[in-house]
Amino acid sequence: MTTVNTTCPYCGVGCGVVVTRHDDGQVSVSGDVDHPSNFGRLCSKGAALGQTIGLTGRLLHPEVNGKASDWGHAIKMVAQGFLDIINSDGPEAVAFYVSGQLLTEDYYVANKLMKGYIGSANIDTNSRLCMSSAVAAQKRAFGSDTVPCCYEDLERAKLIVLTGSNTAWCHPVLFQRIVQAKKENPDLFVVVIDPRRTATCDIADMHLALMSGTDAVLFNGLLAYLDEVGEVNSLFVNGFTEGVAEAITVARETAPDTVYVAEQCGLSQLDVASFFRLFARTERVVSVFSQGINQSTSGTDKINAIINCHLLTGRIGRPGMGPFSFTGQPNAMGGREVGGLANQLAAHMAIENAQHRAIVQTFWQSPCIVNKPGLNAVDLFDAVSEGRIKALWIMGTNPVVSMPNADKVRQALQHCELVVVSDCMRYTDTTALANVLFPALTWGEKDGTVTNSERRLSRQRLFLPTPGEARPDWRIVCDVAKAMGYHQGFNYSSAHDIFSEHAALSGYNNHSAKNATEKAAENVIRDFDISALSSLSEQQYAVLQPIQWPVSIKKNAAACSGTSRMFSNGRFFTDSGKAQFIPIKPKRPKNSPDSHFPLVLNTGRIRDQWHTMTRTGKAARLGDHSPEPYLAIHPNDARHYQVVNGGLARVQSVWGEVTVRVQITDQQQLGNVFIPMHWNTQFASNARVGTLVNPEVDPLSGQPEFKHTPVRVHPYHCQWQGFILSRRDLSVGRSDYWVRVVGEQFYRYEIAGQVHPEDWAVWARKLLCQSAENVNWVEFFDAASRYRGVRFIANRIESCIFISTKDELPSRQWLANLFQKDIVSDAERATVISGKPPREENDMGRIVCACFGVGENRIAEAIEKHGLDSVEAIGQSLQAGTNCGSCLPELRALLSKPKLS
Ligand SMILES: Nc1nc2c(c(=O)[nH]1)N[C@H]1C(S)=C(S)[C@@H](COP(=O)(O)OP(=O)(O)OC[C@H]3O[C@@H](n4cnc5c(=O)[nH]c(N)nc54)[C@H](O)[C@@H]3O)O[C@H]1N2
Ligand SMILES: Nc1nc2c(c(=O)[nH]1)N[C@H]1C(S)=C(S)[C@@H](COP(=O)(O)OP(=O)(O)OC[C@H]3O[C@@H](n4cnc5c(=O)[nH]c(N)nc54)[C@H](O)[C@@H]3O)O[C@H]1N2
Ligand code: SF4
Ligand SMILES: [Mo]
Repeated sequence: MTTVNTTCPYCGVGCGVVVTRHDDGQVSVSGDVDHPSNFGRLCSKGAALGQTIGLTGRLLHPEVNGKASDWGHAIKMVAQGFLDIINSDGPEAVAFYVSGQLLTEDYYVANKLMKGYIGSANIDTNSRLCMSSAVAAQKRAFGSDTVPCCYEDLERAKLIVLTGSNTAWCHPVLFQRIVQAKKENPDLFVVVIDPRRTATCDIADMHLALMSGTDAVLFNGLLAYLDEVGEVNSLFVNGFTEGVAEAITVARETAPDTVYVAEQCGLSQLDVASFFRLFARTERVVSVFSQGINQSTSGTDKINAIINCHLLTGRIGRPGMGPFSFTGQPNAMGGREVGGLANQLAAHMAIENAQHRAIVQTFWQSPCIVNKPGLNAVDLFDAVSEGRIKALWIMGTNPVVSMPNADKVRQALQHCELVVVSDCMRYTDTTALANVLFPALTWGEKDGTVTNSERRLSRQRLFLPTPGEARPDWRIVCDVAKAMGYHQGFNYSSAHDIFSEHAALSGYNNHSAKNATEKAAENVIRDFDISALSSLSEQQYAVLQPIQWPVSIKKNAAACSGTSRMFSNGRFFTDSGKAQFIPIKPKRPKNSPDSHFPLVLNTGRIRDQWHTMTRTGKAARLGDHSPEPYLAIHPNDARHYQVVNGGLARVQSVWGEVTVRVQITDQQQLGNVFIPMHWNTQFASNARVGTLVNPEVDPLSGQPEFKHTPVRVHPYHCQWQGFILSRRDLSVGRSDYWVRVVGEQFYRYEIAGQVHPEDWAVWARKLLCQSAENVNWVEFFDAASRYRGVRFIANRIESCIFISTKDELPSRQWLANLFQKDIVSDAERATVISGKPPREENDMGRIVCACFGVGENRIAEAIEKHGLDSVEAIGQSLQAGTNCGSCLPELRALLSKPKLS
């Protein structure tokens, strides 16, 4: 048995995880009680990590043009391919598209190769889709991409404003910390600003369901109000900021009073006024923002509108206050630190700054250094599509699913001369289009560092053996670099080697001369400095404890110390050293609904899936909470567009189309619909929502507008619907609509079709009984409405199919339970064939608690039967909600549902 402390590979909370590998190969996972980001907590995804590390579906060997290859050949192909294109078309004709899920060391070498050796800045990252507006806004206001706050500020605040953040589902452990803080301090007030009523609203004392895209008006209104009521910190404003007068003038012009603001934002004047008053009179305010703000054509402006309010009140750099960008990916911050965006240099230096270019080039001793920004993600794929970029290397991201206008991205890759993909999975929408596939190691198999939302570096450590021929990403990049002839810059033998160099660069020419020996945070010229860590030995790196940058080491001090809060001294990284107010003129989203596309599509995340599902899709325990891609729509819109709850809908935009299940809910605003971002073509027939999303970007940050695409909705009429459960993974492509869900011991397919097959029996057998041996196939056919077939092998159920032309399919849960049994009794067989569960077996319902597999109906029943009145009581009775706590908002929602009797 071995135990390793590492960091969760999912969201930017960056939770510490303790992994125990047992002698039988089983892996168990728990929260690291000593990790300062989570203190032992985990969410449903973190708690299920053990279920996602199996080798099913992994890419374990290099491939060239669809055929198995060896490393030597594949590396040579890529190096030569890139060199040929660079020689004929110049360095601008090649590009890398990388990811906030790479480790810092991987990211560092990719960026170095592109910007210092190939000589192009065409390396961009999925962080463009995620954090680039936060980067741009922070640089405008602070002169650097610095997150001022730390998690402890959430506990020390008196007011937390969560804007465009579904914290309960997307940063669940921070949500839990807020819940706990609220328990300990009942005066802590939480405001949620989101057009939808999300699970996060469970703890909201006030929910401002503003109209999509109107946040800048709200925060401009707030700025004008703060000024008007005299809630101005003059000492701070005069001493440490510039530009206040113009920002206030523009705010007054564009958001003069609460009546105007309320009208523009679709809120009540009372709510707006109460929010403004609350903000004004509460000194300790943390304003959290995430994708509801960032992913917008004016995301950068919206963030500056928020920051302005903190500057005016001087609420920054002190405990319990500040504007706080929650980062999405585990290493979105690390990627920014190494300069992974096309408009950055390494170590938070700027491409446009000649001095910075000289620093980086001298430090690298590289043949060149780029002097102008490369293409941002959307422009980069456009350039691929137009043939201006001829070779593209994609690492650790799945753009055919996650980019806006995703069909265009797919076409671009289809026509690109050389597409290289490094991934840990064999079959993704992006790997399908690769000329060369590099098998990458993934979480648990590789070593390195990540940085979370509060600037905290943590180690990811390996605890699994290397599977197949997979290699760490940094090594693949270095091997290609060396094969391109760049031996000098890429001779690393470990992640530790690379980390040391990266850390040293961050401190290179970065301390005021008089304090050059003292690497203190107060003395740094550039915000990002971890040079105190550059001399860690391999052993010290191995045991490195989580630490927040900038990292200091004072003269004669024995240990390094991190920095929890930035700007405490009122010094910013702008030329003048002062923070900048930015005057904001609120803009409307670029594409507005019209008579053809009358609804606004908002897209985002669900509780238990991670992005394009390549990993979380493998865990049975994560699939049941939201098994199918869905369209959330207001009841009146549903009526108007004639879609029914549980039916199917076709959703179209100018750019594409998807088919998804309808979920009618008053949590949606009228005119606003929501579809999750996760489904890909391995899990659903037609639900890549990126095909719908408009590719318009913020002109300042290049971040796309994922939250606002005009769409229309039609019912998708089908003649029949059904489902299959099968021990084998099937190819169900022959039904018009299908969704695949990985279950415990089986695969589940929800299917539907627009025409009946000629003969159900033939159709079903072809699908389920590939080999004739040992088949015990029992079927039942009711010509009027339904068909069902069950296949047994020996005493076990092998597969079953249920089809209906009406809306009357049996419970999947009841049948799923039979797949857990090695012997199915005669009585059970009879019930399967009759299509009805035995009376005592009632449907547990949709899974709410993923950790203990407890369903909605069971919880509702227990509430009713035992008169349960608190989540604690539910926990005692059913265990639900007692592990990771991700389902607590839903348990509370079930408790507050009106009782039947
Ligand atoms: N379960 C899960 N957690 C994740 C991830 C995941 O895939 N799954 N991904 C991680 C990543 S990379 C990221 S970036 C984060 C994202 O974390 P979040 O930003 O919290 O997640 P989203 O669901 O994208 O969007 C947040 C909210 O913005 C709201 N919104 C839409 N339009 C507007 C608007 O005009 N104004 C305001 N105020 N709000 C609006 C949406 O309704 C949504 O509830 O999550 C991280 N955590
Ligand atoms: N509609 C819509 N689209 C969105 C968003 C939205 O809100 N709405 N949000 C956007 C945001 S914020 C983000 S961050 C992106 C995320 O979108 P993506 O980055 O495309 O999503 P992932 O599924 O995380 O892709 C990671 C890929 O890396 C692979 N992988 C895992 N580990 C490793 C490794 O160690 N090495 C390598 N080489 N590969 C590995 C995985 O198998 C997977 O294929 O989506 C964006 N797209
Ligand atoms: S909140 Fe959940 S997904 Fe995010 S790092 Fe922690 S355990 Fe992982
Ligand atoms: Mo993200």
